[in-house]
Amino acid sequence: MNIPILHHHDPSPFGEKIRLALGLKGLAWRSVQVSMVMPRPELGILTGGYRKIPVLQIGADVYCDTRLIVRELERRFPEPSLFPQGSLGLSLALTPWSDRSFFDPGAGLSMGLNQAFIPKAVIDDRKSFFNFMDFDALESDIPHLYTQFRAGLELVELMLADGRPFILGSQISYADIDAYFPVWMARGNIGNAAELLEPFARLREWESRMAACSRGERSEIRADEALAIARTSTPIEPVGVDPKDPLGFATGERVCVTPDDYGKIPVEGELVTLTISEVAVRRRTAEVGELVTHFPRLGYRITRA
Ligand SMILES: N[C@@H](CCC(=O)N[C@@H](CS)C(=O)NCC(=O)O)C(=O)O
Repeated sequence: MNIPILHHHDPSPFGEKIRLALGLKGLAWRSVQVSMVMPRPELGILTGGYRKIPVLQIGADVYCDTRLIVRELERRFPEPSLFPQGSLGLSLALTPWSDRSFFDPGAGLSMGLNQAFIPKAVIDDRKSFFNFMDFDALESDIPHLYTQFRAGLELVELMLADGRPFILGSQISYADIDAYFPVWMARGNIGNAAELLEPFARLREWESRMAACSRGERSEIRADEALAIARTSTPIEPVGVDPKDPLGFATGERVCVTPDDYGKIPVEGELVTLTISEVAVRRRTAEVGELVTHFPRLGYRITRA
């Protein structure tokens, strides 16, 4: 029942982060492939409306957002660490760079260059979702997006400039996963990726090391099987609500938790955990009973329901 279940789809770059994290920890895990577009009814039951992927389920606990998922994996399965030599803070501080300034132009290129081949349903879905992308300007913006993405590639090359095998030195860490996932996306989605990556020799050597990493021991299950596991599980004991939290909420208050960037769908529930780094709400569902849905604090707004 404590086996991690990842709700994702294979082309998802943020999903690749967690597949790599599971692999780095040498874990066996279950994979539920979700549809590329909404609706995703089974996942909606688990999350309460949060619409991004990946989502990690462990029993009746549901972890949203890679920033929290990796911390929870580390807490439950500490060895081998994703954050060796005290690198937790540094690795997580790198995510706003890799998730936004590095990833976004790559995602823009991937959409802009492939618009003709992407199913209309996916384009329409992403138009309403990726509020940071101007779909009408995507094609004319391609040269600019190349400049932005290359500048990100150069930063990775510079991180590796002294010949170190990994971003933080001799050991692989979550910082490598952060820096790698936009490169992985580029290889899969940008037709001239080879040409784009050509000037960055150290990056390409490191990329081969990352590509060769394990993605763990994976087996596929269906969404209804994941729901059945949630139904027969009990959420873990919540951490509790910090009485000194600046928002001043009390345990049991009904709150909404909403991403502050895109996919801003509120998840409503009864507050059970509020710490500096995590918020969790208990939700009672007709389909699977009681669930606890967890989010990171960074990047999420909590309001009274
Ligand atoms: N901050 C989120 C971002 C996740 C994200 O943007 N995921 C993309 C996929 S890689 C997504 O959900 N895209 C729309 C979709 O697949 O429905 C995280 O770190 O998990």
